[in-house]
Amino acid sequence: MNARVEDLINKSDLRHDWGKEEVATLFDLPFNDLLFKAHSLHRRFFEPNTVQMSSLLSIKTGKCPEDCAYCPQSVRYDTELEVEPLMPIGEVIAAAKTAKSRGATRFCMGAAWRSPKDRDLDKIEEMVREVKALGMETCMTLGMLSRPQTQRLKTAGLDYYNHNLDTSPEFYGEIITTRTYQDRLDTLAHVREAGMRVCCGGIVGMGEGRGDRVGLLQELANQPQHPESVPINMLVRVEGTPLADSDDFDPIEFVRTIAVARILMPRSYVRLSAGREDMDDAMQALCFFAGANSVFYGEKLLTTPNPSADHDRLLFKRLGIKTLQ
Ligand code: SAM
Ligand code: DTB
Ligand code: SF4
Repeated sequence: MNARVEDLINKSDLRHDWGKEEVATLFDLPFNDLLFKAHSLHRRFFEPNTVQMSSLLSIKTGKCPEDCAYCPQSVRYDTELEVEPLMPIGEVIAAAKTAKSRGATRFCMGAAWRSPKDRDLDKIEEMVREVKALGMETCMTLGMLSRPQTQRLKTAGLDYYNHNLDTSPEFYGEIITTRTYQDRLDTLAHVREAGMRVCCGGIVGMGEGRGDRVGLLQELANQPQHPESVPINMLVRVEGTPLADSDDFDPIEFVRTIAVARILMPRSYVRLSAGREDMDDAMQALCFFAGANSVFYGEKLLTTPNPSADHDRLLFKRLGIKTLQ
């Protein structure tokens, strides 16, 4: 590996000024060099055989006014989804208890909203308080938030807010037209100002180019603070959405994306997120070597299937991976 690349990686801790070419240089490395560097850095900041597990629950499903081309929950696409209004609190708590008993440490609740109404937030605050009382970390993803809304969630005790950039600023307009990249950055800034931790990542496999994956990771790493949690999703192709017929995504390129995320954001949890149903165990093992150290755990993501808890437990056993308690 040449001296310049060595230098890039050695100085990568908590940089926020990554240039496109620097990130592209990392992506271009021979695969073994990239994985070796990402893994070495991973060991510097994390216990290398430990994975954090979050469980997801869709607390309000479908009929979303936004037009995100990947999403089965948009009202604009005919996806045969079962639409559900905001879930009663008792059902949310029951699901959180099950997730906890199976070993998840964080409970992530998602709502198909453009942004929450203030009256919805009364119920959301109660969910946060009650899930926290179970001894779990809490995460919500509810769409765009105003400053006062983030304050309310922080006061209720919310630990993480998930809001993804999804892709590069350049490719973004091909995927979503109903809100801007800047809208997303504004919500992220409000979440930070309120003092919550940020979960922010993106999706690959939507027909974007390498340059867009470079652009996404560059944007994430150049935020004023790195997101504490970085979900890297591989598109789940859902019948009826505009992206349903997207090509298979190259597994090697996916592992490269994880490795570059690890190098750019060395202290963040990088989550191997949606798309694991389309990955074999060997590909997932490579992702863990490349620096992924978090997964969504349990049979369902928000609306689509995820590997079974039994399958994951067996995979972790085969890999000698412990789960974060
Ligand atoms: N409505 C809120 C929003 O978009 O901010 C919260 C829920 S939304 C479903 C959360 C994230 O899930 C999206 O930003 C996107 O990154 C991811 N997602 C949705 N559909 C997906 C799919 N088919 N494949 C991969 N990731 C997906
Ligand atoms: C994230 O980055 N991925 C999760 C979570 N944050 C909310 C959602 C994945 C959704 C996959 C499609 C579905 O199940 O509806
Ligand atoms: Fe709505 Fe979120 Fe789906 Fe976009 S990703 S359509 S905002 S639920």
